[in-house]
Amino acid sequence: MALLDILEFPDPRLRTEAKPVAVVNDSVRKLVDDMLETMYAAPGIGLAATQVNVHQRVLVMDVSDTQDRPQAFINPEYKVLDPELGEYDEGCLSVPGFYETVCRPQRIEVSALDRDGQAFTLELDGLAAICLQHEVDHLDGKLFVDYLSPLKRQRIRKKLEKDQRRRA
Ligand code: QAP
Ligand code: CO
Repeated sequence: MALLDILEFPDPRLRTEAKPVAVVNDSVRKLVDDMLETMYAAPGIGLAATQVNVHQRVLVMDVSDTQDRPQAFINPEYKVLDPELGEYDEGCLSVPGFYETVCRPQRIEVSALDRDGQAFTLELDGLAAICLQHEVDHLDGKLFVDYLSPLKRQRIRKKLEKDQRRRA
């Protein structure tokens, strides 16, 4: 297993649209395992391949309280079951230190392939539904800051650019 580097906003590579996985082979399984290790080490509750500069439709999450329920979604597709929006203070490993309220549908049905290439369908609600949508956004090159006002987004961008310059 290996820890992967996480891209940070406003890195333009976070805007890449990820391509579907053609076959779930050992290299995809290694990516899933490395992403889980990277997510747990952060620590985080969700990570999309885009964030580690791999532009394939793979995401991992674990929204359990005990951080012992790893889930992998390959080529995820979801439909909204309940259009009612709920608000949640979202964060992102690619936007460290910032949490802002985002509104999203509360209940979804997701279909994907698992780590063994088996298709499955799940109904998700609560944090799991929010997190899944946040991670699928990454695969489409979208970030939670895109839902904020331009002023808030600009403030976050300036602060992170400054941090990144300081570290470089
Ligand atoms: C996405 O985000 C998410 O700023 C996953 O300094 C988050 O795991 C979806 C993290 C909330 C829905 C609700 C963020 C860690 C982790 C930070 C994460 C930080 C350290 C974020
Ligand atoms: Co994120």
